[in-house]
Amino acid sequence: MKKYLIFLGAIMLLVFSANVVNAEGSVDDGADDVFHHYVSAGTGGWEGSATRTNIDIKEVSYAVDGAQLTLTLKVYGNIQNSENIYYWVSYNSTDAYYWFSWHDSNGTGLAMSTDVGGGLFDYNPTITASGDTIEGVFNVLGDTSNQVLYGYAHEYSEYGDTTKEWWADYAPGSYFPFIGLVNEDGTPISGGDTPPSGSGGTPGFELLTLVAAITIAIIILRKRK
Ligand SMILES: [Ca+2]
Repeated sequence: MKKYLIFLGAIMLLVFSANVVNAEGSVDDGADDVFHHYVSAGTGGWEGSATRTNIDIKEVSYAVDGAQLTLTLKVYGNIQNSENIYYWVSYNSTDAYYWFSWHDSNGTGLAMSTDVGGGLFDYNPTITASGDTIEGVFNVLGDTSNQVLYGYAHEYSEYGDTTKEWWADYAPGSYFPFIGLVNEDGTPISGGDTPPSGSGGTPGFELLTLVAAITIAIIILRKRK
């Protein structure tokens, strides 16, 4: 019984400490997979697989390091400071919701706890853009062990006007809001992204931590025999 408790305690301690110290994950996204809303002879429609450098997402990712959480969006090309271009990343964790946007040289973001009795906020994350990357740095609010991560970029010919020509890239592509609907000519709207996997993250961190913790616990247990 004592050995069993030591074994269990070692696992719990290692899993807990490893998850608190750091974790990371990402959604990779292909090139030339941008959705394009075209307007031709008075009718509109969507095509997938368009090329639109600078809003074509390459990767969205998160990294937790102690009390700091960093969200990142990378594009093929360079981040644009344009009134017609809008970038967004959202990350839901077990206890909180984090997001940032980048539009016309301005970064905005918020983290807000969602667990019962929460009420924790980070109103002032640091949002910066350089080269192909936008980075948002937040205070960690509570448990970050479960993640739903996605990002998008929109480019409009007239900001916010979705009846005109515009472009959108989503990572994972399954978040594109019009997927599965049909164009005016009846063709289904489908994207250039690979079919949605559903998970969209880099798997395995928790599993690897658990395997490492169990291995160490077994070593401790054997040494005590
Ligand atoms: Ca892309």
